[in-house]
Amino acid sequence: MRALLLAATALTLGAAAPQSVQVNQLGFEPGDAKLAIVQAGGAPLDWTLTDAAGKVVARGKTTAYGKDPASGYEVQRIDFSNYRTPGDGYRLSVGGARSEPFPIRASIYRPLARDALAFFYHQRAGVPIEARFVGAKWARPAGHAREVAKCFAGKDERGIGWDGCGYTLDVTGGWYDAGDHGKYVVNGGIAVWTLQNAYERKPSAYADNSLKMPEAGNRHNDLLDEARYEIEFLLRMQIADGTRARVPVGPPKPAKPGKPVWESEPADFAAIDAGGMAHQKVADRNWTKLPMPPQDDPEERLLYPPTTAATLNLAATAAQCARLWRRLDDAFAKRCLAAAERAWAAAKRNPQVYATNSFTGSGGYGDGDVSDEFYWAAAELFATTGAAEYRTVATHSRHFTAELREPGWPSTASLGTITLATARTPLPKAETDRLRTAIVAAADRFLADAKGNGYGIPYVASGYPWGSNSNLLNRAMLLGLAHDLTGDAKYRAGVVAAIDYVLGRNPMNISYVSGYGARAMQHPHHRFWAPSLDPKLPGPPRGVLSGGPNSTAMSDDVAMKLKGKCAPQTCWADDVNAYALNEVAINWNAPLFWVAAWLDD
Ligand code: 9MR
Repeated sequence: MRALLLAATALTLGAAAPQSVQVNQLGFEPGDAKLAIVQAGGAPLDWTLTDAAGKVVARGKTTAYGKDPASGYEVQRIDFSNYRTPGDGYRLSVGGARSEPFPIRASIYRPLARDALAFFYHQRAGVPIEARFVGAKWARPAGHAREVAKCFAGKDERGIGWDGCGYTLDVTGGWYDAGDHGKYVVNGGIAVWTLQNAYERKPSAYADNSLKMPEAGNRHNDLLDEARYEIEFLLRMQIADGTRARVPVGPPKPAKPGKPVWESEPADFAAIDAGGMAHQKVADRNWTKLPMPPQDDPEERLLYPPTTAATLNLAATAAQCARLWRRLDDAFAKRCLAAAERAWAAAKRNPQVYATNSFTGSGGYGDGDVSDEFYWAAAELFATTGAAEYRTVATHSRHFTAELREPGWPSTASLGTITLATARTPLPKAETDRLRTAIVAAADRFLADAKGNGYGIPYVASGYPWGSNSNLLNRAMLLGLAHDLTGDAKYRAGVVAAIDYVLGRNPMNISYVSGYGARAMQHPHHRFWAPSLDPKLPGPPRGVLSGGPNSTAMSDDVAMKLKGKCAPQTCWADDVNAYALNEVAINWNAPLFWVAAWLDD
């Protein structure tokens, strides 16, 4: 029902009277850019800003933008940046349409940053989630408390046969990926990198005892502690030296006649020395139904074959770990570095072992191009060790000189560049400056993109991908770094535009972050936060990001009904079954945290 209601409004083009006014529902810091959007065509309209008592405190005229393919509406913009008086319950009105209420206040992003980070504690596997940290409503027993898994053996869903392995690994811990209970090295990599990078950017934030978590009081930074929870898991996913495995080696072959391209045939199997590689994931043998609190998961848990991409995710993030924990916990830093170097050697030995995306029960995270992962891992290892080998690989990679795009789980080059541009390395200053310029150039392109869409966000795409909110927030991260490097206010305005969209300045008039805004997402695709399926279960805690509109892979039942009927920014529904539209994930909450923490800084 919800989905249908949303669909019905999605394609109303060129309405004469303004339909609604959309604004960041969390509100604004006094000095920031303040933009709102009106869905209306025609000539500029009068707008008013009223305070909580209904008194008009500012007024002006909108700027017409015209037809906006991204939202499917004709839109006009309200710029009220000059109004800076703190207060609660402000509303914008245009004609008969009115925005949701919002405050103007200093430090408005602080709670958001903390809650976005707490998401990772909520997603922990292997330990109970305790009421004293999260409140009774969200407490639960440990999921997969002792996870000792063997390897998948036999035929996968496409009939490919796998040998299995002669060992089990204790892979207890880490974060559940998303609404499912898979733990994926590939996606864990970018998520933990983003947290570690936030720490590296500002090590004084989130000092010990500032967050509610089991490690508070252990004398280590709480943000670094949360990241370590995942790193410890990634380390456990590494294969012992001297282990042989039979895996497909080489690029996949074309799909068999009549099969879609994504069902390409794996390369021929060969025996490899898999020592030092990382398993792609540990996950359920079959998809579990919803709801499913993790402690009730009845499925067998299995390790899935090692891949070059997973191995390089481990190499990169463990190298970053080694750099950050040096002098804080030298033994752990050494353990991270040894794992990173072992992973690096294993990836070099086995540079073309790709995931086959052919197992049911979990996501694929298959990536057919690992040149960016090689660059990223080399960059992190070089930044940590200064060693010539890593420097050579990083600086000879095409990614070293390429244009930056927003990072994502299959495209990690920017992560390497960010590290080389901002960490202290032996690179000559001219090179570091060139990389910094590349970050600023990317930010400039994103700002130019904001001119090309009605809602003024630093993102354009003809189709919105799965998890589009994270593409936007990863761009916001690069905009934030451009501001760090230049001090130019336009980059902060770009970051604000991105968070504005996520928090309500969008054609759905929704805040995609639970608990933040008058109309916030409430029904994520999640196996525990699923009160619409079982009233005894809690809704999402505050600070959880929906993946957001997806107009390109509308694979779930809810999305299928919207297909062909929604403009990209409106292909979304607040529905627990909409896994392609409304799931939550560690690699999406990570940039939400990074950006909120940056805005608060
Ligand atoms: O974020 C992933 C997206 O880029 C892919 O297109 C999609 C389909 O393969 O999978 C997404 O990742 C999901 C993962 O496979 C399993 N856990 C939930 C993730 C978020 O939906």
